[in-house]
Amino acid sequence: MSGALQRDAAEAQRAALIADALAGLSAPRKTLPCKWLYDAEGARLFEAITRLPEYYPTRTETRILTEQAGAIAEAVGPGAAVVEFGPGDGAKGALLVRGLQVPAAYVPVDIAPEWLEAAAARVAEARPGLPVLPVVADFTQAFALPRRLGPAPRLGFFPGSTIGNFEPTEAAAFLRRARTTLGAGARLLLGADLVKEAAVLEAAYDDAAGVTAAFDLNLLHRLNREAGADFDPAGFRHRAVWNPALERVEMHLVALRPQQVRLAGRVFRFAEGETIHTESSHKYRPERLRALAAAAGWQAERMWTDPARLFSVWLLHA
Ligand code: AVI
Repeated sequence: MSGALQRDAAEAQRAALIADALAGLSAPRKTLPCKWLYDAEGARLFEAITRLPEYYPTRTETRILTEQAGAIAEAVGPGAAVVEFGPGDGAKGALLVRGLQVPAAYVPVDIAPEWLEAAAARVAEARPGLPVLPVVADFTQAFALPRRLGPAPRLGFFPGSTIGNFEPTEAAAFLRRARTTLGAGARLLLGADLVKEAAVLEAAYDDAAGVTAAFDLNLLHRLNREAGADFDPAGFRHRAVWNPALERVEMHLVALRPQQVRLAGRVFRFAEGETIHTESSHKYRPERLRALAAAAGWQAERMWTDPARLFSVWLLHA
């Protein structure tokens, strides 16, 4: 991207952050969309979270993908074009394509070109000679696959239980759109975290070393840096709570004292104990995931899990 285009993209992003912050902080229950957790510092902290002892999802899913690589390859068959939604550093994409029988191509899709480069390089190294065709797009919206893919059968890949960060209606909309994007006869390999005891879930989202707390509080630093807000991050603390009715872990920033914050010419008041809801991480019982997929036009073909049934990896077909 040229310097001018980069500046335009950064300005558009800043305007969107301010618009979301104004809307979210004006709501009766204050909230901010979790996508804003991931600036460069947030991405670095999230990477550190994935290595924490309490945060089981990444290592459990990686273990399932590793141990079931043969079964996954057999179920998918040869010649699949892998389309990964939000590939991160490409580690899981590399693991998947290494195990598949002669994949046709790897298509990482992300709004951030710098992530795509890292993922593309990692997968190219894992499977030399495999065509890698990155697509810069917001995968929560409709986008087109590269024409060069030709008629190869599509295998969508959406690991990490990122589906859990969507509200259930958004998750269904994502699955429906993915079905349209991938086309007739497609498959989708989907990672979904399972419901389990509250203590395990709450520890995973509020670790002893305080990395998740720093990840959550970084949102206030980001609003100060990019939106000109004047949050005192020391006036808030991180809280993770299991909501059993909605089967989700919620992250909140709790005001430690009454305070007011300025942002874009507006003043927002906080009572002591009032929270900003910064993320939901929905956990799916297998029957609920199956129903969600079916409502979006996908049938469950296989489900793999780990011996402790912490996490699930699904192969769906359109
Ligand atoms: C990216 N996503 C799947 C993570 C999750 O588990 O919901 C984000 C996260 N938030 C706190 N810890 C991890």
